[in-house]
Amino acid sequence: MVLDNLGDSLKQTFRKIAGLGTVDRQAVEVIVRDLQRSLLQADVDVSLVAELSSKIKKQILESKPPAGLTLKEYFIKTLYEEMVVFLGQEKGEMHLKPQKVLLAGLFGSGKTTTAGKLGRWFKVRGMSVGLVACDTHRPAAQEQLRQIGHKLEIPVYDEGKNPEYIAKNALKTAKEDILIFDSAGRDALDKELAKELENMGKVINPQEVLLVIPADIGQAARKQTEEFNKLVGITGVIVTKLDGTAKGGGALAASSASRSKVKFIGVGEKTEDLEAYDPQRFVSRLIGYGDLQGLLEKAKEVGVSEESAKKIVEGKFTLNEFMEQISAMQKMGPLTKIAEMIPGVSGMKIPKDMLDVQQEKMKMWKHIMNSMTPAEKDDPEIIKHSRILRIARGSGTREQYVREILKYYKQVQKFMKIAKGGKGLKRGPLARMVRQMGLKLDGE
Ligand SMILES: Nc1nc2c(ncn2[C@@H]2O[C@H](COP(=O)(O)OP(=O)(O)O)[C@@H](O)[C@H]2O)c(=O)[nH]1
Ligand SMILES: [Mg+2]
Repeated sequence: MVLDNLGDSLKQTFRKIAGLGTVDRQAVEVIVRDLQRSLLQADVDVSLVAELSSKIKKQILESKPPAGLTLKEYFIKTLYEEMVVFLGQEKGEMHLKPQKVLLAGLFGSGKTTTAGKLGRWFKVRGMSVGLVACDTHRPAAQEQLRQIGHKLEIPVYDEGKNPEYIAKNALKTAKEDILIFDSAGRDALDKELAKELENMGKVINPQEVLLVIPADIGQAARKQTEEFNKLVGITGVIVTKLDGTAKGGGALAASSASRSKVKFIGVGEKTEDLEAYDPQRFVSRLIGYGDLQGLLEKAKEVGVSEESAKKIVEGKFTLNEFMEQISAMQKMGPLTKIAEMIPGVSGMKIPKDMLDVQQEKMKMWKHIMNSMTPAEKDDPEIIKHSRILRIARGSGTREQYVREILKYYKQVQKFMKIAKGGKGLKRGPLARMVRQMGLKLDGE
């Protein structure tokens, strides 16, 4: 999952504030120290942490809460808002209009993978896309992009001997709305790479030059972003590999300190593992308040209706809809990733195998479901021993599988109930903050 460690400790910090008896200087010091520790562990630059700490302390201790807010609520709100500023302030927009996008970055940062992800991102939003394979530096690079394009059913342009010619040829022949140019990396931003990118920039004249940076370089992201910006000029950053590092917080804070907008984050190796970056929503998810908007967007991407997605979030599980919902969820990605977007659930640990049902099993379960009466599907509670026998026989399966499905259904339902009644989610200062952030709580 993305920024697990930082998320866990931030959640604790927010809970701690909610549990404070009084908000006095000492309490503020303690909380801010907690925050510092969490951020330093995420490889955030020391001076940035110090700056953030004094800003928060100053605001809480030297100003009065706005009307209608208690000091505690004000503390939570301030912390949340400052974290948002810290991690990028506002979202880096990517417009859905015809444009040329050039990806730049060092070896192994994730450019080629990201070219595919970005291509998919535009494609599922209704744009036609072409990929341009301008990495002639590494022998296998073009083939890598061709394979990615093939899988996504996106054309890949690769005619020509050097990056500039390939780009020129693509510009001549391609008819797609969006052209994404993959480029070669180097070990460091040396003269050769700078020259190559500069030349490509001249030939392509791209609307977007996006620097691809792997999150595992942590706070070093700042220097790298500033260097690329100075030498080749970038319009934004894509931070990749946020799924596999404890240093992601450092990388995000560093990129935002460089004043370049982070436009996307890479959260896995698959082509769908790319998210438009919105610090507000990101922080909300990090501290355990989910990201309903992100969830609904994801649902739309894979063709799940908003209505169906909402039912999932609300945990409205009759056995009747159960199968449908599970397959909808599966289309949207691993449950662990979805869960962190659901308010209330996002702060919880999820049983690891929950909802990771194999396709084979799903098929069998469907047979079993077909042997149930409507009444049974509406209210699985009534399915006791004799009914279990009948259903097993009717579906040509075994009792144990019927019991399995019932047990499983109960487990999920119970989980959703706990999640919905999540501690402090509906009442108290945290709930009020969630509302202020414009997020709706379950059942509202
Ligand atoms: N876990 C994870 N791996 C990624 C991500 N983005 C890229 N990778 C992996 O990083 C490696 C290098 O990626 P590649 O696109 O070839 O980098 P390039 O040299 O910059 O083109 C590959 O193994 C990718 O699968 C990401 O967001 N998460
Ligand atoms: Mg590459």
